[in-house]
Amino acid sequence: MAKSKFEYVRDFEADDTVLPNCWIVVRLDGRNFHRFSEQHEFKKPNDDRALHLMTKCAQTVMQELEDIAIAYGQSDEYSFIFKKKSRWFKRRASKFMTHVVSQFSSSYVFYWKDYFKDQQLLYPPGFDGRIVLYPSNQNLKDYLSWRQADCHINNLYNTVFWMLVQRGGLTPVQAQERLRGTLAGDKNEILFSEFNINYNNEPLMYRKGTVLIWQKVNEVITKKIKLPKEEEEKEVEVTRTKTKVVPLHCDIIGDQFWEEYPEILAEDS
Ligand code: DGT
Ligand code: MG
Ligand code: MG
Ligand code: MG
Ligand code: MG
Repeated sequence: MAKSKFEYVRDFEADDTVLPNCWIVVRLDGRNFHRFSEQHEFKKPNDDRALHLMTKCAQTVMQELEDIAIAYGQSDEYSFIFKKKSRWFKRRASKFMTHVVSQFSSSYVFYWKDYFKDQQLLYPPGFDGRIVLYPSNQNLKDYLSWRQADCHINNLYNTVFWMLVQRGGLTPVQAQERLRGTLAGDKNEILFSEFNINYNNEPLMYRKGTVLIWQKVNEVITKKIKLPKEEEEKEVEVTRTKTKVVPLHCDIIGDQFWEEYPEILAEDS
């Protein structure tokens, strides 16, 4: 069939195919969550409901979309790592980014009520997205280390800051003054000597963020089967191996994690 005279407009579409053989990272981040967290009365500095909802959305993204090897989240952000060899949507950047962000955003609204039972969603949240390519495994590990180090630095600061305000009776401005120029050791010391808190005993999810990986898990289900010679159906237990998205709150900066889960970076990825 002849093409319409309008067809030429297609040629204006930019080619955004990303380089082959690179890890494709899509990172999303909540839009103005400073305001969103205030309006929805998130607990300071960490709200379990908000963090668990973020992780539920990220699990949905991994299950619904193709080729995601691992994801990492903290605060109002999540990073999704697509396999090097992925051919999903012919590696078009806009497809990866928009599918991740829209699936995540709709999940955030859809699952809100399961996590925020007594808190209504007051307005529609939004998320931004960006895409970054990493050619080597070391680059990718360094990217993830960067995000986890960011989680640690922010969480240590926020933990001391809110202690000084909530239990120490300082105003936010005074707490900020008090912390100006302090190093990690100083912050640990304030927590320990003034509030009897050992930072290392704070929940791992707050200190390390959340890593999502695929794991094989055995599920025992009961199945009804009908044997050819028997009249009645019989119930039997069968074990099925399923691949599930599992959350971990562990260090991913050191080598131990990557040695424990070598399949994440495996060459066929
Ligand atoms: P953006 O990303 O440039 O649109 O602006 P924001 O405001 O989202 O800034 P960002 O992403 O740098 O910082 C995340 C904000 O979200 C920060 O104000 C703290 C807030 N937030 C994230 N998780 C929690 C939480 O668990 N509890 C509380 N209270 N706030 C949180
Ligand atoms: Mg944000
Ligand atoms: Mg920002
Ligand atoms: Mg953020
Ligand atoms: Mg379509």
